[in-house]
Amino acid sequence: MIKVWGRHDGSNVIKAMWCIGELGIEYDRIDWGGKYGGNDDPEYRAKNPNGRLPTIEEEDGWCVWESGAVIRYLSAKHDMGGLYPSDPRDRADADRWMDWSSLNMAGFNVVYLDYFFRLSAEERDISTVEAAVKKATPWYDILDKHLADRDYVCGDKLTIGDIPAGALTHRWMTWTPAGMRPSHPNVEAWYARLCERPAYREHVLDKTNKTTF
Ligand SMILES: N[C@@H](CCC(=O)N[C@@H](CS)C(=O)NCC(=O)O)C(=O)O
Repeated sequence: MIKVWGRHDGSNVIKAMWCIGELGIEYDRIDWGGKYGGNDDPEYRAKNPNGRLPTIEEEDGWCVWESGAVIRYLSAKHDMGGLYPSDPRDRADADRWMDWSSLNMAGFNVVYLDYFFRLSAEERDISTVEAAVKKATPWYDILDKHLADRDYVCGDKLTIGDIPAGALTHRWMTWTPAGMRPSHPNVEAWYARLCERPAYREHVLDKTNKTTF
């Protein structure tokens, strides 16, 4: 059974856990990082020199870190041709959306956490959130247009191309203050579709609770 090192509510851990849930593989997740600490533990650093989360450890001790690499490794190992497309062009399509969303959509999540939820009410400045929403909106405009004629990012079924964007979009939908989030009907329909998936419900919806940060 694989070991997953990482606290349940880290956005990058959530991505890996959603992938694991979709693949239906057994795992043993160890709460690590955040309030659990352990990031600088020498044994942990030997597994992941960054001290960050998640880290996946196979039974023979082999480890992989970086959530994107984790998702690609596990889906290639357990669902080649499904979650991980096997045709080179289909795979490139999934890869580009995966990288695109990790690079462009993570920004608002960092602002929501570090400049809002993790601060006391007196320290909070709503204008930082407004600026983050403004910055993220053009990316959601692109995703919305792309989803106009497909159920999932790469077509009619879920692939790794949906994972980072889908995990972050739950926070976009539920953490963006009321009235601040622009309307994106196709993104909203895709999010509703994701919310019907048991693995998304278990690892993204139920585990993204801002009160635990
Ligand atoms: N690019 C890395 C980022 C890893 C990362 O920064 N993870 C966060 C949690 S989402 C972390 O380790 N934070 C320190 C902590 O929680 O202790 C990845 O995608 O895996």
